[in-house]
Amino acid sequence: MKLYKTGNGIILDNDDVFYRLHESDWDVVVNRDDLYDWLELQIESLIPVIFTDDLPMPEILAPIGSQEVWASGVTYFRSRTARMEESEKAGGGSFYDRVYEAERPELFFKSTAWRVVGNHGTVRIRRDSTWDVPEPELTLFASQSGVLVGYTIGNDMSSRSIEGENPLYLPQAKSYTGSAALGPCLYVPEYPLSDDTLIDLSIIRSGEEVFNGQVTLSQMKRKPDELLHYLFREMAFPHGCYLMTGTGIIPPSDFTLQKEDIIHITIEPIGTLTNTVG
Ligand code: DO4
Ligand code: MG
Repeated sequence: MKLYKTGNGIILDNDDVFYRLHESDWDVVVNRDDLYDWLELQIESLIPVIFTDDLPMPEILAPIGSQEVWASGVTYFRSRTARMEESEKAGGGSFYDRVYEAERPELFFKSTAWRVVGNHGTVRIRRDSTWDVPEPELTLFASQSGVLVGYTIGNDMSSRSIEGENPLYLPQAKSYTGSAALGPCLYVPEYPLSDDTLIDLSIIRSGEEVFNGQVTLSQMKRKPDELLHYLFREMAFPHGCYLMTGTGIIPPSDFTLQKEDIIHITIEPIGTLTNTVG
C-alpha cells in the first residue's frame, strides 16, 4: 500500500485503487506499529476515489509531517571506497574503512521536516562547493517505538569537496537548504523489502543520460533493523522518524552535478523520486 500526502488529505493507493483517508493528519496516520493492518481496516469503511481530468489527483507533497530525517553512512563498500579516496589528502581516509567494519554504524542528522523537498521539487548544490552528487538511498520509516513500518526513496545530496576537505565538515556537506529529498509516497508493505530490491539512479543533462548506476539491497552491509536499533538507542522520536540507509551508487570522480540536471531515483515497488537541481 502507498500513502500519498497531498494538498487535500492523505490518499491511499492499494493496487491502483485510490481512497482518501478520513484522518488527514499525517503524524496521526503514520505513527503506529500496526500501520499495514490499520490501513487494511480503513479500506473497509472507505469508498474508492476515481481521479479524472475534472477531479485530478491533488498535488503530491513530500511524505512527511513532524518527523526528523536521519541518515546512515558507509553502509556499502562503494561508499567506503569513494570516501577513502576523496579524503585521503586530508588524512581522513582510514575513518571510513573503520566505520564500515565497526559494530556501531555511522548515523547523522540530515534534515528537519520543513526543509525536505518532495517529488518533482528542486534540490540544490551549495554555492561554496565544487564537487556534488546525489545519493540515492532506500529510506526507512519507523514508528515512535522504532518499528519499521514503511519505506520511501531518499536523495542525500552531498558535497564531496567539503566532506573530502575534512570529515569534520560532514554536517556542512550534508545539511543545507535543498539537500534532502523524499518521495513520492510512504510505501507500507505487508512484508519487508527483499534483498534483491534494486535501486536505480539516472541523471539527465540537456535531455541526455550522463550517469546511470544500480545496486541491490543485498550489497548493503547493515540490516535495516540494525540501523534503527542504533538510532533509537538513546533518542526519542515522538512522531516516528525517517532514516536514509546510505548510498551504494557514487558516480565516477570526474562527475559533478550541474544546475538543471534531472535526477531520477527508482526503487520498485516504491516508485520514482524525480528532482531537478536548482
Ligand atoms: O560518511 C559520510 C556520509 C556517508 C553517506 O552519506 C553514505 O554512505 O551514504
Ligand atoms: Mg548518504
